[in-house]
Amino acid sequence: MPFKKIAVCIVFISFLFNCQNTETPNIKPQITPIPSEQTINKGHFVLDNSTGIKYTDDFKISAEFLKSYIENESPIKLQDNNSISFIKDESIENPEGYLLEILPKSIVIKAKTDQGAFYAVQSLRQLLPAEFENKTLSETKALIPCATIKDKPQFEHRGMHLDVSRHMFSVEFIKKYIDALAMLKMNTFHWHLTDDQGWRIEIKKYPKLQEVAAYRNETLIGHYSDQPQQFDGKTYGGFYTQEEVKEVVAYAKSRFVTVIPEIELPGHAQAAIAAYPDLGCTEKQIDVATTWGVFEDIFCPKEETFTFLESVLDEVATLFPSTYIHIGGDEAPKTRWKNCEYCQKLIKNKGLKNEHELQSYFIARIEKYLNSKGKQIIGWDEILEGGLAPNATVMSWRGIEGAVEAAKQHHNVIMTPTSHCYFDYYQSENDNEPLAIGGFLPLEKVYGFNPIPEELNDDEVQYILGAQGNIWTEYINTESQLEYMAFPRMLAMSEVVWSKPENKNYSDFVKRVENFHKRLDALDINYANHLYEIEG
Ligand code: TNX
Repeated sequence: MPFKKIAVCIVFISFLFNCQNTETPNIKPQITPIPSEQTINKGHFVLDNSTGIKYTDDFKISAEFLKSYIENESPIKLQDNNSISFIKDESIENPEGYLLEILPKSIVIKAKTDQGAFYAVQSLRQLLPAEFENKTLSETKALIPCATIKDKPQFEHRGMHLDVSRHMFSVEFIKKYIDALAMLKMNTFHWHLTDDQGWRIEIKKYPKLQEVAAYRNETLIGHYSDQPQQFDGKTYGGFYTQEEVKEVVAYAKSRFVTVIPEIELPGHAQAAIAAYPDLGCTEKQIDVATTWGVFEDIFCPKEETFTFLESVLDEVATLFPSTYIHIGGDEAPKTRWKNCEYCQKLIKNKGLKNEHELQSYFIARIEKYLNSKGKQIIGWDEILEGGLAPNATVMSWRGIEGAVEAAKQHHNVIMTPTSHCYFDYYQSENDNEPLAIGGFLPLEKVYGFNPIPEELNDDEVQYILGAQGNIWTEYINTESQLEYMAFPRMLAMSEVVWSKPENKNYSDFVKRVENFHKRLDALDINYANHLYEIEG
């Protein structure tokens, strides 16, 4: 071939190569929760063996997360250069906000904090092929579409709750759950550690909590407290040791997730009373509950009970760096207090009107104790009933009335109404849904939740800290069933708490959920993959 022709060919081939290099790859941005602003530009960044990550100590957690995500989960080996850089930008107001710029030759992550950068990394992660989640990428190369993403959360409390009393889940599984929260830019894990059917946290001062309160005679799924059952000879239970608790807290911290422990009082305390009968008003020996429901044996407001609870909370406060400790406060029948001489005297001596005010006295006393240790309390909305403790945050679950009342009283509020946030409810009307506690909460309803009650004025709105999904586990006894109940509803909740309402669109979300299936598959997370379509 003559030289001229060869040269033309080379120019043409290199033109083709360049073209390919500037074309947008066939990857649509699929980030969930949807970012505040995202523009997809022409071209792509090639992540391969020539890529490097540059960062200062300000971004240690987020940058190292990205580094190990790439190096541990794919065959790509990173170099020492700054093609991906982390830059501190004080002008980004929201500490959880970030700017992610993907250019053909570089990726720039700007944030004010490591946490903000961590969320940029989670967005970047979702732009990478799902094969990164389970080490199945065969090439040493991945294309990332060029984009500019400017993002920040709508709410500061973005959470998921998990009940480990009714059924217990392994430490390994709890970490997997926390991983999922972090991937979806959620920042709070509400760990429901105690209830009538089992006390699940080691308290060194009270060994019977481990020996007695942590175990129950086998409960058969589906049995409510008005349906007595026969003990079939087996026991069920367990507890997290303090070492395990520390491990979970540290793991969560490395993903910017705060763990809020819940120690239920004065109700849902039958397991503790079974271990130490003096904590109850009758002082009679009772068993750890073996059916579901609401039980009459609750903590008796005696001095010995306060000594017990304060010692328990001392250990809890040391284990959890979170400012908040959830103290329950829900579903505490007053039958025992009505029939207890000591309680009635206390009501009289303290000038209280009734047992509801006695519960408020109980909670305010616990609050004062925890405040003195630098902690704040959260309680379920029943804590409003006899008057709110002065600094309490209300978790509104029985609808939104509690939220409205608390915000009007200038108390902080976390939204978790059963109508939109209870992932233990059925998610479809299919006959083959696994047995659930009842209720009906399809994906679209979760997605449509607005955490701001209409009844609040501009000033009161600031008390709504955010929202969370709750997973009670009476009817959930395996990890895969728990995941089935959690996904994809957790994706919807992440968008409720993170994304701007004007960016939300259910049919677009459903497409992103369907695209997310392969990531969930790769992460070995079970999910419900049906009936997402919009009705009507
Ligand atoms: C009510 S929500 C409860 C829990 C149950 C749940 C079942 C709340 C504060 N209390 O004890 O597990 O309903 O959905």
